Amino acid sequence: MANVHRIFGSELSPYSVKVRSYFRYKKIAHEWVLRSSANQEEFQLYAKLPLIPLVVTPEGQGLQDSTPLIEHFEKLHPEPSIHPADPALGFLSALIEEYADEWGNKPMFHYRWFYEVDRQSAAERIARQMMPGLDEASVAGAVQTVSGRMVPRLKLVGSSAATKDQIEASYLRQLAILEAHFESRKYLFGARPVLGDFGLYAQLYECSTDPTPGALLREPAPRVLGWIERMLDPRNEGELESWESLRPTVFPLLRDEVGAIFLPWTSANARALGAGEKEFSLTLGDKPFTQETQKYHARSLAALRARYAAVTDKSRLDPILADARCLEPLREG
Ligand SMILES: N[C@@H](CCC(=O)N[C@@H](CS)C(=O)NCC(=O)O)C(=O)O
Repeated sequence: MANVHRIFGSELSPYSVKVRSYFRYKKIAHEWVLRSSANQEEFQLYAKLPLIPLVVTPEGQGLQDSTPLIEHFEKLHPEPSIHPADPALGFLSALIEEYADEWGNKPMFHYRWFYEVDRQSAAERIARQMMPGLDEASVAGAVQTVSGRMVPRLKLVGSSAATKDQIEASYLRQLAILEAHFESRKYLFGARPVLGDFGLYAQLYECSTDPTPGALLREPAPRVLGWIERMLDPRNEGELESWESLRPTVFPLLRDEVGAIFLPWTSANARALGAGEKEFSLTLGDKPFTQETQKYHARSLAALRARYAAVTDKSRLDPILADARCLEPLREG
């Protein structure tokens, strides 16, 4: 199996299916290895952090963290590029990816672990994957173990009875915007996927496999479901569109989700972290949203701001960002 990359991942891990779709799109030879107790030693040999996905290259290098990982392979396999040639669209694609990875993960994680029916469904799938050959008598105990590990993490993503309405409203708004968007196109920016597609589809794919968010998606958002299915094995089906043609349905996503929710939230996290605070709070919609500060979000926000700063021609980008109230948070820091 010379030249074959190994992706250690899980069907229940959004960042894993995101990277797998990228490898499929680029036709990079790879083997999908379900992370389980059976490959614990091998995983530990290459992983710096106990996180999936982990890509092991044919040379034996271990790579983690989906965004830098995809950028690494994009340099080695530049065609077809996942970065639009138009610098404004190039940045907007990266902004949507960051929104999906850091905020879009909240609805996904919230629905999966907040409601009993979803907990049971996900915990059972995880238990069966992590412990291959588990006998039926042991399934219930394993489900309890997985739930016992995951449910307390709701607090880390800020999901609680007090914030559930804000998180669920964000999910439904996102679906409504995307359903209109996919009326006339195959991928986010046209006839082939961009970086933003990989991040955004991955969180929504996970939602589609869970009982509660899956039901909320299937009925009212069949076109979103069609895009999710396409993104499992994406193809280059033609050209990207211009901002003018994308604007009617991409701008609402930028304004109502990225500018109104995601950037205020991630900026507040970064500020609180800088001030050494353990928790932060901001008003989202008409209610407070409180959560523990997280280092990872602040690091990826810094990378996004650096990406914004590196855009040499901002003449078309800045007015779009300003209209969507995304500009100030990207210039901060
Ligand atoms: N920023 C990372 C996030 C990776 C991540 O959080 N992976 C989760 C699964 S989706 C994980 O491995 N969690 C460890 C655990 O559940 O024990 C990436 O983009 O790859």
